[in-house]
Amino acid sequence: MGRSHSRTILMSPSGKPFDQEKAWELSQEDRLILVCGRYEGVDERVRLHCVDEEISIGDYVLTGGELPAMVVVETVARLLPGVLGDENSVVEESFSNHLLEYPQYTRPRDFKGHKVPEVLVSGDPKKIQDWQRKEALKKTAQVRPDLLKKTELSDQDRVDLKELNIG
Ligand code: 4GS
Repeated sequence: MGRSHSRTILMSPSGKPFDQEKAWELSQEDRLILVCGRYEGVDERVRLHCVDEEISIGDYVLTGGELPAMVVVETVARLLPGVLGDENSVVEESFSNHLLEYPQYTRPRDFKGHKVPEVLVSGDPKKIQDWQRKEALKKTAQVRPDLLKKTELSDQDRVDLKELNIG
C-alpha cells in the first residue's frame, strides 16, 4: 500500500468542535492518527510539530483522549462504504442535513392503546416521506432551533414551518 497520506489529530478540549461535517471531511482521508493525552495535555512540541489539528468532542474535561478518539472513530467509520449494511441510509441521512431524526415506530401497531400514526401504515411512500420530513423539521424547531439555520429548506419546508408557527 505504500505510505498513504495521513492526518494527525490531537483530541483536546481546545480543539475545533467535532461535528458531522468534520466527520464527513475526515472520512475522505486515507488514514487518521488520533493522539490521546492522559491526565495532562501533551507536550507542546508534539502539539506544535507533530499534529495537523486539534479536535474537541465537547466542552468538558475527560481523564484521557481515548473516549473522544472512539467517538471520532465511530462517527467516521459509519460513513465509510461497506460499514453500514445499506449504503443509502448514510446518503439519505445527508439529505436531512442539520435536522434531528423524525420519530421511529416499529411493531406492534398498537402498544397498550398507543397507535402507530396512520400515515406510516398507509403504504404510500411519498406521504410517509413528507410526514417524516415534517416531523424532523418540527422536532428540530422545538428542541434545537439553532440547527435550522444550517438546514437547506425547500419551499414546502418553509410552508410547514410557518404552519407550525416557528418559522
Ligand atoms: C477531550 C475533549 C478531553 C483533556 C485528555 C485533559 C486528557 C482530555 N478531548 N474532547 N487531558 N473534551 N481530553 O477532555 O477531546
